[in-house]
Amino acid sequence: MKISLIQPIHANYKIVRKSNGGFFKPAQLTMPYIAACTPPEFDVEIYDEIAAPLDTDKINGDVIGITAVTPFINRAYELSKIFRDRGQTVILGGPHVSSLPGEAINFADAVIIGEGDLLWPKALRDWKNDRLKQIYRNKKPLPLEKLPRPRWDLLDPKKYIVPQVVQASRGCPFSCDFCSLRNIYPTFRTRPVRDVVEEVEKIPNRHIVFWDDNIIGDPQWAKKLFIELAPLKKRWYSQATITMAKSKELVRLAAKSGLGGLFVGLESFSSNSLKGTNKGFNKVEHYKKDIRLFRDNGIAVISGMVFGFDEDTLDSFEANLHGAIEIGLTGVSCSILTPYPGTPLYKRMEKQGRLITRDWSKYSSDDVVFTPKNMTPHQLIKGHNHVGKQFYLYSSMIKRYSKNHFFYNLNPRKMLDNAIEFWGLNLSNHRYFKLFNENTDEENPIFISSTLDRFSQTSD
Ligand code: B12
Ligand code: SF4
Repeated sequence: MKISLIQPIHANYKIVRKSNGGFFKPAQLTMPYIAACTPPEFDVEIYDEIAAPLDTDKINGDVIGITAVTPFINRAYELSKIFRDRGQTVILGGPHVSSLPGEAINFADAVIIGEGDLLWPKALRDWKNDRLKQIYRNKKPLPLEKLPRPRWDLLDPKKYIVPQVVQASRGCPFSCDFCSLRNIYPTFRTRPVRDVVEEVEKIPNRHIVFWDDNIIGDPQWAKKLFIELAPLKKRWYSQATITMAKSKELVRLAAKSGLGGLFVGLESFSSNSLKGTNKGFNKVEHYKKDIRLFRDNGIAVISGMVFGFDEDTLDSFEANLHGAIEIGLTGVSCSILTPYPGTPLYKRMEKQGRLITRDWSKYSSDDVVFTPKNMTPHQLIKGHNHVGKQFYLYSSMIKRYSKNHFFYNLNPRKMLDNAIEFWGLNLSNHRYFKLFNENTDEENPIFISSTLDRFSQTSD
């Protein structure tokens, strides 16, 4: 009995692949982890469409498991139809399915809601015994002791810049208005520190990504983790809230344990815009000193920047751009506010009749899928593009690089790491936004995806 696990791709990601030559392509954890949860009586294989095109004719599992975030779900449904028409059983899981199981079940034989660790083996055994149910759901949050090790042997390490990643905690103690996390992980939980460290120890590569949503969600646990990680001499990256900067000790321990770069969701430089996000812990007035603390410890900060909040106006684009350059961020990831299904934001937009489309492929954070308050959708897209392009201009790169205190400890290895990461990230994004803006039709209406499709066709 054979299982084929699939991570599908969205059209936008083909563009990213082309423009940055795969600079930021860490391995995805979901399917190696689900493979590890597969009972031993099944053979299992993984297809990652982000890394290589799929040949559906060759995918011959008796059961096909597919994961998808919202913008990839159309592709997941398309694949599901191909396999089901051939008589293969399809089980869907992941963030979109967990948010809208009632929709997903129309395209699959079964759906897994939330964490699949125990539900997946149960569903497979039910299938084997001819009693597969349509919906599988956990009764309570899972304990994270003794998780199986992801099956990295099923991915080709050459295809990824960081071939093995780790998840040390699940969920986040916060609950932001636009975040989908609660649909997957009902509570914040941490793994035993020793267990995480043993997993990291076995990873042969020096570079590690922790795919946690907020690695300092429990600061005391995080301190223990950083202390135990330090002797391994790894260089690692993760995501955290800016609340980490409240503790100098935490930042210092993180730096000592090898933290090279952190993705932090500052989202906006306007306190007013942040008002409706339930993200009161982001204090705009502290950003400058907080980022300085990270920089002084040799930690690069890449921030999420979101455009389209109800309080945003046309002036917000310049204000955010200026703020991001002034505090010397290493990178920004620009997104257009997107009401993902199941979030409080989605419910509000739906109630206010402001959703423009439910074509999930547009829910990529590059498109406008709702009616903004103080600008047109077209202005929102243009503003978002403008910030991306300006932030990654050479002049901005030089200004931001010069603000970085990467020479803080005169450690040549760390200095080189910082320089390679800074210029690699910035030059690939420079290229992306340049190509993207060149291919944007200013007369084009709402959806950026049309631009991307056009770009995709012309740049082959
Ligand atoms: C790492 C990460 C990324 C990475 C890599 C993505 C990847 N595919 O691995 C990058 C940075 C590229 C990324 C990009 C995006 N991401 Co992302 N990302 C994450 C993050 C932080 C961790 C994912 C992860 O590896 N988890 C660890 C694995 C083990 O957990 P898991 O995937 O949730 O799987 C468990 C269950 O969901 C379930 N399960 C999942 N799939 C399946 C399938 C089957 C068959 C079964 C049985 C079970 C099952 O079982 C697993 C074990 O319990 C999540 C948040 C989160 N914690 O999940 C956001 C998250 C998935 N991302 C999100 C979004 C929106 C995006 C983007 C669209 C954002 C953007 N602006 O571009 C893009 C999409 C592109 C992409 N490639 O996926 C949202 C998804 C929301 C939604 N409704 O779809 C999340 C939930 C973040 C959030 N806070 O809302 N992301
Ligand atoms: S801090 Fe980040 S991960 Fe946590 S709820 Fe907010 S957006 Fe989601």
